[in-house]
Amino acid sequence: MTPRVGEIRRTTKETDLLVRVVLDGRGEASVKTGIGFFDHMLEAFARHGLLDLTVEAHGDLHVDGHHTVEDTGIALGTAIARALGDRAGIRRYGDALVPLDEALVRAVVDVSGRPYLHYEIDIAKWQMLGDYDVFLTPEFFRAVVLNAGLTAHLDLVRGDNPHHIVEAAFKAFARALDAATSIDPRVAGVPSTKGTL
Ligand SMILES: [Mn+2]
Repeated sequence: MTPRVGEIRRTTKETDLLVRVVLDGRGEASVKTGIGFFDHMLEAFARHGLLDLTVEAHGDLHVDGHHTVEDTGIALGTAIARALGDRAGIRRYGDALVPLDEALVRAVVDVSGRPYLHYEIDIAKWQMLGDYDVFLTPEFFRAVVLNAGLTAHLDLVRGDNPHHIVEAAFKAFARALDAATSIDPRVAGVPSTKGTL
């Protein structure tokens, strides 16, 4: 099987981005966004989703992290869509429950072609994690889901520590996405009775 690769360069007045995804990878990441905690999350996403990920982001961090995080999500979603191509042969559905100490997050992904995000991860205590604003997390996932053409449900089952909760969310989404995008040799063509995803 030829590796499924998607790449995008995206430049606006706010960010300049290169994102490359190899879906059938080994979890190797080369990530530089200028936001340490966000790099940590993207590296965890690659490792636990077993995809190879390159991210080079130069954003307007003198404003704040918002444009960089959201635009990285847009580019990552676009790269995933490109890597998926016509979506033939995939399992389509995937889910994962991932704990990190007291935090437990559930992710369910449908590679549906119908972009929708249900996000119910309420972090009671707002805080910055280094230069990363925890409230940017739904902005990132919304951007990925809309641009990749996924349906995703992310729910916090329980948790307290914002670092743990956000990290469990990235890992759960990674595992669910890996399962949903993996190839099942029994699947003939596109897994939809409609004939297209
Ligand atoms: Mn961590």
